[in-house]
Amino acid sequence: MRMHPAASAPQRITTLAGGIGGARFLRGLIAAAPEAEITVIGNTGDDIWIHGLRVCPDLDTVMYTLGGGISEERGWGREDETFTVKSELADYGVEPSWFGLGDRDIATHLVRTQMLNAGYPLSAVTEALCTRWQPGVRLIPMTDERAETHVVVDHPEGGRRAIHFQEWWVRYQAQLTAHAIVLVGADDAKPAPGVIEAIEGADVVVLPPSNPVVSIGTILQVPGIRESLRRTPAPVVGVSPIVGGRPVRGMADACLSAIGVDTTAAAVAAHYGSRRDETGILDGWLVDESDAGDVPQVASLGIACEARPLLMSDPTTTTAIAAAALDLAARTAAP
Ligand code: FO1
Repeated sequence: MRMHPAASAPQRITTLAGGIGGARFLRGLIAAAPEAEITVIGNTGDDIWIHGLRVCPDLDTVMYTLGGGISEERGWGREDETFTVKSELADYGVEPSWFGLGDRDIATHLVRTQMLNAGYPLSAVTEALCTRWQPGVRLIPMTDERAETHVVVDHPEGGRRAIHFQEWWVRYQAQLTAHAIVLVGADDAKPAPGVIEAIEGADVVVLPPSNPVVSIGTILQVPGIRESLRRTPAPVVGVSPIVGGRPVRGMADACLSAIGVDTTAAAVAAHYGSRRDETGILDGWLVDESDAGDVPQVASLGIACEARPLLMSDPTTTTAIAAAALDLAARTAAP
């Protein structure tokens, strides 16, 4: 049943986004709803102090991708990048050498670090950086407080140890078995200014196919955000990051197994939960055609579920996926 186009053309869309997959999806969302005001609540659990600079990978990936400055082949950092500073630091034997800062990217971290040191909250810093990049969305960090994802692993030097997410992800390529993934500082974190209003004032809330554990899952750990998603009058629709039983990119499977969730489209939907149950946040869930067998199981949870192609192979396809998510949202909201 096709809604009247105007009816399913939401004005205010809010999304919770992580890094590379989320940013690519957002390009399609903007194309699918060019008139809408889109607010992106960005994951900051990946953030890290490196060589005295504050690096915010997921915020920068969204800002660069939507602002036209992203390195397409890496999915992070700047295009036309050089790594002269990185190699100079290596020649000094400075650690960590496993996390590469590009020369252009360093300018972003210098501006951010300078503003943070001057006392500006991360949300104000992000707004200032976006003045240059004009991403076409309002980008808000999930919190202005420091809250970093750490991973409890069997450490190569023996014993179990918590290491920063970036060390697990970049240095060890998530090859060390993760026994727990912890957002250090979560209890003291508050939603950044505008986050709750963006969720509760939205016409639609969309969860992109970002990592359900270390991206969207991290945002949900900021006290108040999950409750706000359960309270909002807007329909909440997600796009499965698992296609054909495998993550499309990244290491979502290593993260899901760390929290005891199967790597299937249905298991992730169940993990987010239905808004009809005690803690869930979903009204709708899109799965790939290859996971159409999961639809009845998801529907049985009280989550409207549809199967369609979900591989973001090109901008037109990504726009169609985003439009399908908005369409499903309009139908779950309509009485
Ligand atoms: N990923 C890597 O695999 N190697 C790197 O050296 C690296 C550096 C880096 C610098 C800035 C930045 O914003 C991202 C960077 N990333 C790097 C990617 C980063 O680990 C991921 O983008 C996220 O943290 C996961 O979404």
